[in-house]
Amino acid sequence: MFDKVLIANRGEIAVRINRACQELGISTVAVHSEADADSMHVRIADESVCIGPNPVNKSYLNKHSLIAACEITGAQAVHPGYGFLSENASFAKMLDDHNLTFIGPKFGHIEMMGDKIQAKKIMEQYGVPTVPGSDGEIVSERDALIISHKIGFPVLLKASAGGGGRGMQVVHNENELKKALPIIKQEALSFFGNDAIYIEKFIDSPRHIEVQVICDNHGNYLHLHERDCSVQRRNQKVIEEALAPQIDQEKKEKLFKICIDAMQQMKYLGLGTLEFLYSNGEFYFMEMNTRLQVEHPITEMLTRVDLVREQICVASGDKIFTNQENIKPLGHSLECRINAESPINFRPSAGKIEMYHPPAGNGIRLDTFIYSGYTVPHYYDNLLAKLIVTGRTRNHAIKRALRSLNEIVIDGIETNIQLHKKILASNEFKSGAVAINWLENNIDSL
Ligand code: MV4
Repeated sequence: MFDKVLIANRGEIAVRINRACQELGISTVAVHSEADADSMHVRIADESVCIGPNPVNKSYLNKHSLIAACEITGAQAVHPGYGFLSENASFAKMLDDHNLTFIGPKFGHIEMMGDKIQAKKIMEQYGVPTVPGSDGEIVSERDALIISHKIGFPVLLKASAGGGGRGMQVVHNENELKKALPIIKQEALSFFGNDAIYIEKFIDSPRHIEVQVICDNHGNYLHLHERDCSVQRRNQKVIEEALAPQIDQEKKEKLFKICIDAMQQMKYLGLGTLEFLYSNGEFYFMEMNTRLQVEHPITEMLTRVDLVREQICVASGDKIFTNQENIKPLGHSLECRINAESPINFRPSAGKIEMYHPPAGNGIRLDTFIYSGYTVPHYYDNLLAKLIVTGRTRNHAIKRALRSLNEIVIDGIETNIQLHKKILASNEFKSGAVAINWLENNIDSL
């Protein structure tokens, strides 16, 4: 096991990772920008290093500063958290070249899954169900038209280097396709430096279901069931839950087996999430995330497995402490992402938190980094806190979440707490199984 780990992140996830490290007896190094000198993750770490000015490309994305910080402090491994450098294969490779451990998968796997065309091809080979579409990259307009007519409009143009909803466009007919193709190619090139495009049948009003896996290098390939992340707005998840309501358990188990088989065939290591669209009783693979995810705590609450602890253990070469038979989901868990944002126009809001009081009690977890008197900087993402609740049933979890949202106090800045209350109290959400477009279509009438 490592003696010292550098946490290359900020906010609630840096706090979360710091906790797992200290519980493992690992001493921690926080890194921070100038604006983050007073941030919680700096205060609770054993040591800290200022890695640069406020813009992320000068600080949290600065690979050379991070490696220098490892050398100065003697950290042996880097935990990237989510976002920032967490899926940056060249950073993982750089650490390897400096004899430092990247707490994540092998860089070859990060690279492979970052290329969405390649990821889809590989998963197809391993027997994972995918959306009907082009066989890899679209190389001509003629090609695109033939495939679109074969699978039927509407189709979705996707950038191979995109992901998370960036670099996509729905087209409904031949004319739209001809117009959109060069535009989306140009956008892909300027956003991602790669103009490869592929085509898929557009799946209308699906749900977003993802499967959590963890693998070690002792032959253990385990799944930790699924999460339903369908409640989202503009590709930002708002509420996640586990397990996914109203999906046949047999169908889920079949999918888990396919996911695990795929991980075994590719000799994957570490935490991973396979994202699926779910529509008319079928699962379709979209992407694989090769990082710890924001919503990992709902899986932790449900299974009582500390995912970050296990992630660090498997990265250091240890075995996963448990086996598949002993991973048993219990009850139901929900996460509400509490953002600093205007309830009117949803724009991020920064400023001083005059007063903060957390909710507590049975079945409640609050992952956050805020405190009374903390000033939220405008440079970084606007996630303030994650309220995670577990209950015996889905209904119970919803009641607990509502109760907690009534207890929490965050004064001085705007938040989306009221939005969460409205969602949780709505009949559609309570009845379960809403689609990915539900929130956007209903947000004004909630
Ligand atoms: C799709 C789709 C419909 N049909 N692919 C969005 C993020 C990226 N992972 C892929 N995404 C989608 N791919 C086909 N063939 C709809 C989406 C999508 C979406 C998926 C999950 C959660 C939220 C979403 C919001 C908009 C679009």
